[in-house]
Amino acid sequence: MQQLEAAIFDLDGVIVDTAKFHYQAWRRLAEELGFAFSERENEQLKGVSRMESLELLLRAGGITDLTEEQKEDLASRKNEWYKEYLQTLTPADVLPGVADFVGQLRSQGIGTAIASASKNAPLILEKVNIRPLFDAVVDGNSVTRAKPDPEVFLQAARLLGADPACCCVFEDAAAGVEGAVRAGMRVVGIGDSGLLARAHLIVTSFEQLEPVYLLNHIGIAGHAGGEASE
Ligand code: B16
Ligand code: MG
Repeated sequence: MQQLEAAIFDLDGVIVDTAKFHYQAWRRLAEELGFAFSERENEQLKGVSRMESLELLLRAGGITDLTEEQKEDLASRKNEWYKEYLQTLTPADVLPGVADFVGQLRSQGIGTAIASASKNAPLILEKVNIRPLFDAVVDGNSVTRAKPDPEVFLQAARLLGADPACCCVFEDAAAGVEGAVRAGMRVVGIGDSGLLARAHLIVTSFEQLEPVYLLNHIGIAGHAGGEASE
């Protein structure tokens, strides 16, 4: 059996609940454009790039006649609101169980990385003061192809010197789960099982997860080798 070498974490919706701020900002933009945008429709925007998110939002509102310049302008307005909401973040916003879980993996010699589609990842990591828990960060500033492309996960594995087949990804979005599967990695979905069906294991929170449980449920062995025992 392969051994777990690295754990790669999505940021928005996995480490910190910034997904709600993205939704608030997109909903505000939709209201300004004259249509309502539901939380259900917003699910599709999770994990995908800012411009792709805008395209999905405009499609939901039936808006088809904008120039590239107008779209850039709308996306940057949304981003200004989003960054305004991010100012309220503090270390207390790190989701329950995350810091303990990541710390336990590190103490077992497992490499850790962030793999996020967000160009705001550096700001978010600084606001919640969690950067020291990760050996590497790959985000929307360093990738050329957005999730579900596997690029962000493969870059993270490369930085950690890990074989993709020995990496486990933690993701809250269908696009991210798909990207991690395409990268040849094991995937733990965080959240709604209906939306993350391709993940190898689904949990609702890191409070439910311990390294031993993880190893026993994703078909990968512990760093020291052998089967984990619960
Ligand atoms: P930004 P993740 C993703 O982050 C979000 O889930 C997605 O909703 C957002 O559109 C994307 O980042 C880009 O974010 O506008 O801040 O560059 O989940 O991959 O950490
Ligand atoms: Mg996410």
